[in-house]
Amino acid sequence: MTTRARPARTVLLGTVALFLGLAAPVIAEDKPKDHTDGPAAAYEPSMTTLGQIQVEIPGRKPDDPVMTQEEFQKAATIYFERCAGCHGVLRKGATGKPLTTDITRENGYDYLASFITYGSPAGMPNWGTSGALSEEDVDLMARYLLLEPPAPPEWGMPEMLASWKVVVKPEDRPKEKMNDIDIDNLMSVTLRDAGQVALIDGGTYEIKAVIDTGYAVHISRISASGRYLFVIGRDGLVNMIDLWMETPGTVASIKIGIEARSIETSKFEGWEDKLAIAGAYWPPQYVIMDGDTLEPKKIVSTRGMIYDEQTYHPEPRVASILSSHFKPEFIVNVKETGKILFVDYTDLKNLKVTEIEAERFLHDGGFDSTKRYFLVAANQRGKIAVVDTKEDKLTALVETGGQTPHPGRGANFTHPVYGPVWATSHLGDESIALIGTDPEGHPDQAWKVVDSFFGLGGGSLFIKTHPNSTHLYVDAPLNPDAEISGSVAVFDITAMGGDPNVDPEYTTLPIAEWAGIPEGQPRVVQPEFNKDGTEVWFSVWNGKDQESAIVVVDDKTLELKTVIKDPRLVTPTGKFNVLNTKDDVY
Ligand code: DHE
Repeated sequence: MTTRARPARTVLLGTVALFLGLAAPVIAEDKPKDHTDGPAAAYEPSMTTLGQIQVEIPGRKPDDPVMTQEEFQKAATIYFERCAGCHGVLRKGATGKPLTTDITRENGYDYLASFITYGSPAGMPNWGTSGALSEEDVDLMARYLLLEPPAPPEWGMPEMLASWKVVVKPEDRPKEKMNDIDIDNLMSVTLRDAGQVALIDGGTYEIKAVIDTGYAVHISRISASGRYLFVIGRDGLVNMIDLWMETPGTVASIKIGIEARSIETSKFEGWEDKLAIAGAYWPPQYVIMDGDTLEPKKIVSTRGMIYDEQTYHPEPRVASILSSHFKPEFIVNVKETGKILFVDYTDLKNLKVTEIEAERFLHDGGFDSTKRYFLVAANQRGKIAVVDTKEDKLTALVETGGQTPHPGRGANFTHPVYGPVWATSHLGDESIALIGTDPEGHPDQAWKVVDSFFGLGGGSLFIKTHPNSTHLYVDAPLNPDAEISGSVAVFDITAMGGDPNVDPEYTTLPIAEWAGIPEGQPRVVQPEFNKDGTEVWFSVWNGKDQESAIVVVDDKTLELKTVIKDPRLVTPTGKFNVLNTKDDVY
């Protein structure tokens, strides 16, 4: 492994590491120096849909602090949107500490109000002094935490069936493609705050359709056939979109939970698209559906024991989900229990699940270049879990050496010295780690960090390359420095592996500047290649009421190719090329 002295850099985003509870706890009385609840705070899960649910004050006790129903509702909304991501929906704790009444009443109102106001170096944002919450809201939240938490509603088969719609029956759908779109080169673009996806032609850059999807829509995945787009909103709404229709549109939809983040279809030979699966944060569950109609078939709760402590967790959220190419199995990552589930979908009535103990706080990840191994970030433990989808076993747990690895699906390439590697960047610092992925040809490097070097800055979310490219692109959208969050670092893979004491050079692309957007502080997020790997698309993500854009760069020359602007492009974030997403090319 190549290691280099870490340059004296303002390790960026101490706030990120802090928000994610990576430092030692300090109690509020010490009132640490002020710190901003930087952009990374926005990156903690926000249960915005739960925040809209009507909740009642649970069984009031005589000495309960007085709070009107309106106050309680307002406090619950603030809690779900700003606090539940870290402290759990039921306040049992997740990446943040538990806030159950045995603890909050012990600490008392003054302690809670102070903690909410000043935050802590352990990652609690300073909601009061940063201005995120008014004094009245801080008072409200301190009183709210002295009451029992409301338990949001469950979402089971009756609710799912009531939400399920087959807009166009399979038998009534086109028997052949009815449009002239080069579907393999179509880009599904998340329009986050609009709750829509834009389908943009990768050849003409023309917006072919803008389709209503779920609230705060999150990601798209593609059927094995390449015909259907599956999109999930944070509100748990799944849209199945037929790309063969004259104008692509929704043919089926279903709400699989109240908060959700992941969606996939079955990809194993003979089972292609027979089933679809979606994972929810609340209720903590995954749902297996008919792949043609989204009819809900099987709901499985992920509530259970944390893998190492063996204590019960009431709301382990379903993070990323992948589809095995080696077995008829979905691979389901459960965040708070740290378990990876290999779900055999061949017999839903007698469901066989292989439960792998991995590491807590599983988040996002992707396959290695052979699509046999799955590498997923246990981001708040600074590790990458590697599982073998052929043997259904944990292959390794790799410490990346950085803070909060956040790979997206990661990036696979052949390193000049170390051979096949998979790369991740980090939210909490500017490091990029390369993990060897070739146990046959490079056994000494397999499942180890073979190199770690520095990019533009921390606050990175996504890293990408393509088999036809010699470049590795790394974003940093959550970096507080506008210049860094508006740029992208590009490494020349062929130049890697030189002097082990010198960091690989990178080129900085001023993407936000190229977009020519004068207002706001647009953040450049998620590189995504076109189908041939000749262009890289970047989202220039601005405020909801400000202009955003998509910037397209020529992968060979690293020059600006075009800027796509359109009033319909509201807060573009994730982009998913149909061919690369279908075939797990990254
Ligand atoms: Fe995501 C993937 C969860 C915030 C853009 N995001 C994922 C996955 C999970 C997840 C579990 C993996 C899905 C899979 O592969 O099946 N994301 C969360 C959160 O909990 C979090 C931190 C806060 C929240 O409340 O949702 C969060 N995500 C964001 C954003 O703020 C981003 C940057 C902008 C947006 O559109 O919301 C964002 N997440 C993405 C993207 C992917 C993603 C683009 C897919 C990456 C890929 O290449 O597959």
